[in-house]
Amino acid sequence: MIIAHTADSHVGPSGSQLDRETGLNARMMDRARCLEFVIQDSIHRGAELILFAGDFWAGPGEIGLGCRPTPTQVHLVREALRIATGEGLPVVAILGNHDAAKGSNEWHAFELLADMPGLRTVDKPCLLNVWRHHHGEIGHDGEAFEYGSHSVEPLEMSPADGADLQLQLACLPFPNANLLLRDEEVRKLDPGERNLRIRELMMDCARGLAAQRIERVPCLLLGHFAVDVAEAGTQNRLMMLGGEWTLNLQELEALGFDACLLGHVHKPQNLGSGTVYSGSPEACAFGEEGEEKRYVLWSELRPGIFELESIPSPYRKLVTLSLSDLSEDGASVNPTIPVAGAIVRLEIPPESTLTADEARRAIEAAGAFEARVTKARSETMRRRDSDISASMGPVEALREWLAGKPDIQPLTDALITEALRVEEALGGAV
Ligand SMILES: [Mn+2]
Repeated sequence: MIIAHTADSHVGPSGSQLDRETGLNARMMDRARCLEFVIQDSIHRGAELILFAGDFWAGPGEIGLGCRPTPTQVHLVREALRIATGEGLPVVAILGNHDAAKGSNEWHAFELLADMPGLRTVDKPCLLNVWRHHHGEIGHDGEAFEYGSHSVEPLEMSPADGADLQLQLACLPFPNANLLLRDEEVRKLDPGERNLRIRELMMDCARGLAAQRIERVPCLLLGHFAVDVAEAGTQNRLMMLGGEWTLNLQELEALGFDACLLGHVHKPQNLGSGTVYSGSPEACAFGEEGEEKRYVLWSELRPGIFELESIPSPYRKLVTLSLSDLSEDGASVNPTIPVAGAIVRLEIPPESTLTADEARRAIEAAGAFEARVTKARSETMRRRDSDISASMGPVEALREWLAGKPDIQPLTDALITEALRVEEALGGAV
């Protein structure tokens, strides 16, 4: 069996460039096209099942605000998924933190996909059965399977006649902390204790799923969370600051799943034995500059034994230049730097006579898709306001803001702890 594994498409706008073909936000279209590519390309390579490990929508600028995909964002994701479901290929998608509603009593964005045949969305821990069925077979609903060779059903459904149980999927979507914790825990625990408590509860769920598996049937864990040894990259700095709970790699692998296919961390990486972040197929922020974006194709050699292949996605390159990458007169970019088609940023030091317009012209002449040029102000000017941007998480932004307030800066850690407590009391999972 061949399985495609992807996550974190984050189909949503950022920046102000427009896509030349559709007139929509260019970065949103870049992300939608990478998601489409993953689905299209994996079908060409023989994928029989597509697993999406969370976060269809939003972007890092929206951390803490909950999920609000616009009708356009929903349409783009549905169109990409339809490439697979239209051919009868099953897709399983688990809820990521960006797809989730903020409150535990609100509906989440997966409601907007619920009517798609062939797509199974998962918003709470569960075990799914993947059946291989034979030509002309009749499904539980009495309909013949017209195309496709696999179907995905919840554990409690009885075996389809003549079908073989091929695989089990243990799904561990991003939890709603307010559902997971009791009220007094939400209120009383400090952020560190709270994170440990969530780790314990998530591991209980994972152990419960492992206990339900049918022996000798391969079982993969599909999850959306951070593992404690994962390299986060700048995009996920928030969790490294202690703002978010993680699971422990050894504890996870001790559960005995044949592999863990994960989402949430955008940097592609293979950890331990068979614990893999596919990474995002397109970047969400400059913090992901230089990461080789991809999706992962899992080919089963024999039951439970998989061979992995990283398939590069057609992501847009992000390039940070320094002044020395421009010619002496500032009129051209060093031709050895691949800026064609890229989003390029440059901060001109205050002592340079080069203007932002001149630098922008040079970068555009080298074929860049977008030039983001700023001129640094002198140090005394800079101190007055800080470099807070929409792409920062709340902890990072607060830290940056406090850096410019010498009188209260010594209280930084205490203030951040308090801010996280307030955020939690307001009912938000970061
Ligand atoms: Mn996530």
